[in-house]
Amino acid sequence: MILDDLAIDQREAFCLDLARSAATLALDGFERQAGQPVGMKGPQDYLTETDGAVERHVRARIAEAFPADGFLGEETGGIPGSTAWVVDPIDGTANFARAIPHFCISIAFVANGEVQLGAILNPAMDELYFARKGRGASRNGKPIHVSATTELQATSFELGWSNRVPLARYIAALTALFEAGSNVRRGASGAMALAYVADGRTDGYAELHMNSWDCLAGLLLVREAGGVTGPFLCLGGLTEGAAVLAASPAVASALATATGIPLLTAPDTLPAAPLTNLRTA
Ligand code: LIP
Repeated sequence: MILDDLAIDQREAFCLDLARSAATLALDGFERQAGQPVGMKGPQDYLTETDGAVERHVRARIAEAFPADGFLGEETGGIPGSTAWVVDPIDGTANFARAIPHFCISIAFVANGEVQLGAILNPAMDELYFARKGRGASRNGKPIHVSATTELQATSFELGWSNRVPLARYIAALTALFEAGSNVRRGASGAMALAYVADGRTDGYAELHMNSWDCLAGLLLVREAGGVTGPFLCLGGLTEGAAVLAASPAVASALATATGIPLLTAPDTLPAAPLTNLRTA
């Protein structure tokens, strides 16, 4: 089903309101949960009650407003189909669980084969990043742009980590970046990291495997802010995840070389085959 501009306009207005209502829940949970026990989904994979509460809120509001749209969330999974909302209710859960105010809600809307809308909101900082395909990116309504850094000795990259990829590959990429003269950080929220690339706060972000709910909003933000990304949707990333790269143009190839993640050379679109099976978190 192809959506026209009016249909995407309706979802844009809804998405911005949805991000803010979810952020209110998340901030309340953040302030209440300090010192509360935190569950574990697996090694270094935290689950807080707020993750579930925020995702249930988001999913219910989408089902009421756009019942025909698909949904894919980190905590409850879903069958996205070709028109879908892709949501991480709390990205940066490891930070959230330790009362570190570096976490966000990430909401992406996929339609017409591409990411059309992306919203990333850090409630603790009250910073709402938003992008619409072809219409730019903003923070709290003000236009943003990737950095103008050209010299590797002046770069600050972020390299995400997860235990879904052999540690040796992460260490090799980290070593290559430091040896190239870059500074390398890890903030444990991939969505926030991508938003910071779009905002020029970081020169690039890479992670050797990310799930779609962590990165789709941020990848759109970076492209709409003048940045370069790697392929994701076209590799089947919506349901299987894939490696992620996003950077300001002058340093993108250096990040690609250090990490082995290729740069996108065409629009990042969903594969033609229908999406049926789905791996949940
Ligand atoms: C996080 C991702 C990040 C990854 C972390 C973690 P979560 O997601 O955003 O890219 O490096 O290990 O998976 O679990 O906080 O929603």
